[in-house]
Amino acid sequence: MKKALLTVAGFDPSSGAGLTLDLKVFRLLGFYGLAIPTSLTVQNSYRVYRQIPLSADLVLDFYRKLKIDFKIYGIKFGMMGSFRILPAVKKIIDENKKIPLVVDPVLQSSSGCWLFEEKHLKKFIKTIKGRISLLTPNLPESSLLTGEKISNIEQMKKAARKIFDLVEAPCLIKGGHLSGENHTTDILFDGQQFISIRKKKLPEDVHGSGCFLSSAILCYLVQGQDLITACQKASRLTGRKLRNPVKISKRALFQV
Ligand code: PXL
Repeated sequence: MKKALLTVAGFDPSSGAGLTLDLKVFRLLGFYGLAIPTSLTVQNSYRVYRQIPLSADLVLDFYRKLKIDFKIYGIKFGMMGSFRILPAVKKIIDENKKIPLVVDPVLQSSSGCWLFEEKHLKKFIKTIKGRISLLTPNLPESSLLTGEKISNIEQMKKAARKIFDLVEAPCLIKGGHLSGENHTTDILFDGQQFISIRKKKLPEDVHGSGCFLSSAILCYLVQGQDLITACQKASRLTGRKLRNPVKISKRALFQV
């Protein structure tokens, strides 16, 4: 029997990122996908023009109506849009402490549009603190979370530890923005050890790789893999899919 997973994330009409991409990843890995939008973005494959966050009330109503009908086995949280939906996120997290919860802290689009208010980061951290399975920031997000510049592996490790302490949860820092190497390294800190996950650097910049990775990690966790294996497998799958993108728009998109 198929298990249902839920994504609570932004809507991207290009389906290159956000909840419609998450749904495709869930299906690819054998799950039935449920999706609650937090915000509607106006964007194409290469630029976010604006975003309209939805209300906490609406997000919670979406959740309650799904919850009376479906058993949910894991939840991925992506773009929140605004601190205003955090009370709804907190309630959803509190009611689902026993299942895998993966949070991708989407703060800014690569084209520079803010997808969450930087000044409310502390509220975001407080909402998820000690309650989630994994946080998956990229380098700019890790810098915003720690207040420190990160330009090498040692600094990534230091940041991963700092984020672990802040959020009281394992942290996977995605190193894709570290340039000048032919490999990229992601660093996972689970509270005890650092695990380096290396992959060959890809020539193409594909929209939505953070969404793809965090959704895939959630799927592997719900399949029963441990955190390290889930991150390694998801990273491998993301790399494989990045190598074979769809090219029907200005920016390459995932083929799923
Ligand atoms: O890739 C981060 C991201 C996630 N979710 C939505 C987005 C973006 C980036 O633009 O629009 C909805």
